[in-house]
Amino acid sequence: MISESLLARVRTTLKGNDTGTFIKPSPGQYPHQWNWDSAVIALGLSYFDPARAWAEVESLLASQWRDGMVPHIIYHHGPSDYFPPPDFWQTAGLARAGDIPSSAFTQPPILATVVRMLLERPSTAGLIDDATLRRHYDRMLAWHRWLHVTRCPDGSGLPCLIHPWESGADNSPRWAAILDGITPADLPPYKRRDTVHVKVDERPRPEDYTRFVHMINLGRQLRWEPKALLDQMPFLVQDIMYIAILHRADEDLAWLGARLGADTGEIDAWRAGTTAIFDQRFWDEKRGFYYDYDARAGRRIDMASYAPFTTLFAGLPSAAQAERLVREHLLNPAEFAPGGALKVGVPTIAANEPLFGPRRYWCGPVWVIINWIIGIGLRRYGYDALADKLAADTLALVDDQGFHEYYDPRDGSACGAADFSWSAALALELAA
Ligand code: 2M8
Repeated sequence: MISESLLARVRTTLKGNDTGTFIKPSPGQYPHQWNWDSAVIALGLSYFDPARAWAEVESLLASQWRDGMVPHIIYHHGPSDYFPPPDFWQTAGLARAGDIPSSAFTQPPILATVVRMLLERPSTAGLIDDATLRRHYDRMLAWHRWLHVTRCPDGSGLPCLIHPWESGADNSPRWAAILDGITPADLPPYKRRDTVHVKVDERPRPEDYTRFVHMINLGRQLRWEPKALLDQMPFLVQDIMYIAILHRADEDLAWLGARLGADTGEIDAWRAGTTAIFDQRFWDEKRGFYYDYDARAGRRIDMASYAPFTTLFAGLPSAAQAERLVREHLLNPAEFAPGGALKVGVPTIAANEPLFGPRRYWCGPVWVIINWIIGIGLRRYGYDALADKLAADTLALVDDQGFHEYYDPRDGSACGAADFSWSAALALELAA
């Protein structure tokens, strides 16, 4: 149940981050619109400003590129003190780019799932007409097609990410082995800004940040041409969480298509394709766990992370696989469960991984968005008591520490940026 006091605190945080056009992720650190942040922020808005929830969807989709991609950062109001600024991407004059300055790659496509959720709740359902919905549907369909086709080098329908920022989990140790093999060269001049607002040891290491910039520079040199990126970027990854979110979003997009009377055969084929290949590509029967895939090297990435639990959100594992994910890993105090070194879950990297970094960004901390996604997945498989416990523990964290970007799983202390929009918005989802 949502208390008046929680609602008031969320409203204050989101209003404080409201730019008028969109809600930014946090006051200082992230002054622009981010793709998957914006989508889940719309869910929070539905509790006190439902029209604004749809406006958030509209402003995100307005950034769509002509080739279908929906970019990861959108600079509606021009540059700020955030690095990289809009010009750094060098997208001006690109025929395939959109009308609003943006980054040149994308992020987890959770938007169609959010749109379905908005349509299924009374506060927001009646506030959108079919013509607008059809426009949103066509845009999301084009985005998903871009992912399944343009971003897929092997015909499997599984998209590849070409930069760690696309995963949303920028410096995850899942990418460490690949990043370690990249030697930055000929870097353009730049000044890192993220460590102005957040402690250095809670942000990506300097050597990784340099590689992020190096890969943006490579993309610029390739004029962001999709085939050239697939052929030449040193980072080419099939990310389990990304694909799980897309698979679930395909399901929700097909639901929307059916409601609008559209032919959803293309989406159904993507879903069938992903289901057919998912285990073969990512499942390790011996360890009862999924592993991401380095498509450039042609091998799995040996790193135990939160990502396998997000497959539950998409309904990808069988009941037996789900049981192994939960029993052998999620509830294992040596890895992901409170009890041993951990006080709160779910850490973004298993506690017994050598690269576990409990305060460093995506190297171990607990994230509200991840717990929310895992909780929905647990319910999908009937683990309601576990989902309830995860929601209650996550709410206790935000109650105690405030709406932070992430939390140290050893003691629940706050890390990263404060007054963080999606932690606030999703606290309402967890409470509801
Ligand atoms: C983080 O990513 C940006 C780059 O996109 C950054 O570190 O500057 C990630 O946590 C990402 O998942 C998130 O969408 C973004 C804004 O909250 O911040």
